[in-house]
Amino acid sequence: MKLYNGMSPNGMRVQVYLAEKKIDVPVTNIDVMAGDTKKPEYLSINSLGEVPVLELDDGKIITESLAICRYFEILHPEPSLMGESAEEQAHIEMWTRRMEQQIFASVGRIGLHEIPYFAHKLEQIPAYAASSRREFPKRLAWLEQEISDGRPFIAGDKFTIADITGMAAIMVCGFLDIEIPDEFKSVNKWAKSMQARPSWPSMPG
Ligand SMILES: N[C@@H](CCC(=O)N[C@@H](CS)C(=O)NCC(=O)O)C(=O)O
Repeated sequence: MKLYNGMSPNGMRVQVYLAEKKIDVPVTNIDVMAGDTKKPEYLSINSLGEVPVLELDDGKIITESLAICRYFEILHPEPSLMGESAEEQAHIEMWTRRMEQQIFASVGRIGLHEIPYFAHKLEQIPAYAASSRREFPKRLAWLEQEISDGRPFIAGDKFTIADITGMAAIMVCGFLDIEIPDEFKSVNKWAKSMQARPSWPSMPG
């Protein structure tokens, strides 16, 4: 088994997940910004030219960060990061999707339209990046009113994959110099507690 991974928000999701579960997987480092994902040998593994990718011992390929986490969750159910009962699994999935669509994708849009590297991926529209920057605090305001009930984690009392998706969003905020305004006290408290976890990756300086 081999994980193709590199410093990136979705790569981080799998990296943090494996660290939290204490699962050791050999990693082949991929330098996304240097264009490693666009090399023919990499495209033959993932036609989308993205990390992360898990290659199983029989050569089968699994792409998509959450699919890779799901694979390991079934093989290593403890500690559960995706829930146990039907209700708990659905609740965590709900929050993972909410974090992905409302927070991670919102900040990701800014990166996609601002970072020169992504020009190959889409038509970059600076005005859209600017309006997405203005819009982002509204998404944070939504999260603030949701988690201001004092719960320590996004989906409740336990750290889950929904927090990991949020961690990827915090990483992008750091990369793009986007600060979480002080007024969002619960979001700031949660974000700081995520950055303090041993699984939070050290970033290249
Ligand atoms: N939905 C995929 C998204 C993967 C993805 O967007 N990977 C980015 C890094 S966060 C990438 O490798 N981008 C390289 C490129 O687009 O050139 C997942 O969850 O794994």
